Amino acid sequence: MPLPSELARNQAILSEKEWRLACRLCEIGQDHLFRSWPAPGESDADKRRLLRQAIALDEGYPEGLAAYVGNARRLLAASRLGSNPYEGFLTRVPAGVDLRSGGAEILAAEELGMAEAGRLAFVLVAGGLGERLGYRGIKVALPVETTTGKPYLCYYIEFILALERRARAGRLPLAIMTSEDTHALTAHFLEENNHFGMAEGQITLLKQEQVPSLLDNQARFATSPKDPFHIATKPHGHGDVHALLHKHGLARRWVAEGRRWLFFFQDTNALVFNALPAALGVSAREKLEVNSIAVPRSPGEAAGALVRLEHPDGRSLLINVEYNQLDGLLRSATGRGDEPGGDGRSPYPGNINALLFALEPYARTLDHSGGATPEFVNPKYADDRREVFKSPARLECMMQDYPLLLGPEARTGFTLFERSLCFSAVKNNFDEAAGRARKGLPPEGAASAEFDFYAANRWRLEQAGMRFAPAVPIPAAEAAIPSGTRAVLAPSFAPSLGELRRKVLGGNVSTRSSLVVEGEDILIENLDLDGDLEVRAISGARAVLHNLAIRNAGSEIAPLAPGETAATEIAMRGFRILKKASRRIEATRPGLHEFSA
Ligand code: UGB
Repeated sequence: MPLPSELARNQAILSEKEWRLACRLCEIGQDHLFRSWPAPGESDADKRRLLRQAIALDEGYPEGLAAYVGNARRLLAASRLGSNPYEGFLTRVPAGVDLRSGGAEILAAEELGMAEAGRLAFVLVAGGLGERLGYRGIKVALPVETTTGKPYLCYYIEFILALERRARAGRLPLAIMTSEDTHALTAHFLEENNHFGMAEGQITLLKQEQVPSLLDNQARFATSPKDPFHIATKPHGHGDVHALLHKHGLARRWVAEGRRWLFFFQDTNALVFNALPAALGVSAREKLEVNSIAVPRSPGEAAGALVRLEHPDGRSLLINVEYNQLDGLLRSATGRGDEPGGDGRSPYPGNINALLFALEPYARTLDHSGGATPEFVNPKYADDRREVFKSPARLECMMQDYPLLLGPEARTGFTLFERSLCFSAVKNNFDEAAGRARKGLPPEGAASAEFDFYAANRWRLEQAGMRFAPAVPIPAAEAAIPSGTRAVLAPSFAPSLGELRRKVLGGNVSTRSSLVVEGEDILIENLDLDGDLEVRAISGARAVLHNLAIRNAGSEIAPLAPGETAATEIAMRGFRILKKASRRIEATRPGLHEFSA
């Protein structure tokens, strides 16, 4: 195809590399990018800026932009025809390990898991911007709860460090996938907080690249509405994490260091670490290559479902089916869509993208596949012929599609936990979360995540015999979320349920109370609490609390008045905590500190 004259006449202002890429872009149907270029001498810097961006995009996508356009055309053609990627497969409710009964079974699995904890490596995917949340900062900087205000990233790192101290097997590494949107902010946040206690080099940031937005079924690139010299781009999805771990040699390095397990988790789900030790025990016991931490799922909720797909030719696959595809797939395979089973829940477990992989087979899979999980495209069509898009589309990939890279011999499975123990993420703004709560769906807002965090800690403390007065609804927070004692257990105190049961013995706590415990060597016996209490012990100090009865004015949860201004972190919750009085018990010097009635 001849080059557009508008490009040809500008050859002299371009470097050799820019010119070559411009010609290649024309060969792959992107000549429209140059059609409005003015004569040389006008906007020359902008023309070169566009080509420099295109070079970066070309280098950022495996096998370059020509491959991206080829993949996009193929996937767009299939999407236009409404093809089902799992045509011919039958769907089955998958079998996995069910730890919902709680206590004893979790404890047994945890014991195995804690023995393996020293061989873990961690990967946090944090490239998403939280558009549905309407938050402009990075989500990992949001507070998990507003009693202490500790940010998600701090909580995650403290948990890893707590496991590290129990395992005594050296540093446990953490990789964080960032994106153009989150990279600089994440790096800065870590630096200004001294990496929350992690050592130099213990954290690796892996930045994912964006991909061009697509205007139509020919996969023509969109430009930014305000800047014709800038190709509009969008994130390529969390699936990039596997290719990045391969490209940076991390998976191989961790195998060489003798590590055995790799845990992937998301940006705003602090509860997931409650399930990790037991899930790790299940992985070890069942020799699972892939173990998804799963929860019961409500029909229609925006969470993928784990489905076993079976083909008459013998192929069988345990895979996540994303929420926007599930209803159609089930309907064509079974005649029934994403509907409730006998107990009102979806019969298919919900995926929470907390994935535990055996590291050695993972590294081998990356060696032969490069780690590229299959892409998909999800255009919103504006016409019946499926030719016009409402807004530009792009190719995406998902990290939970990793099992598609495995052979039939791979052992894949899942461990099912009560949702209240291990999953409550922050995805929606206040109004959206309230609307979801009214429909009986998990709100997934900042307030629900905060109250769910307290509730999960209460459940854990109950396993140690502590009793809590019942939770009461708070009217303003996302449609009457029940609030009980605000229990905040720092990871340093007890990263496993088994350890918690050795450190807490009985006790009685009122609904309006808050209990914050931070530090490794603390024993709390028969606490009687009505008010706020903070217990802290530095490393090397042992704090023992016997039969303490504590009464104080505590705090009040104050709903925001309509129109009241508040910091974004508070506004997205719809309430603030007004602290009136609190008792602090602190062991700040090494040695034994006893506190009794
Ligand atoms: N993320 C990235 O790091 N890069 C990206 O390009 C995109 C995201 P969302 P999503 O938890 O209930 C997932 O947007 O994709 C990170 C599962 O696919 O919060 O809608 C991002 O920072 C779905 O099956 O979630 O849905 C965040 O940490 C279901 O389980 C993470 O990826 C759902 O999560 C997830 O991104 C869920």
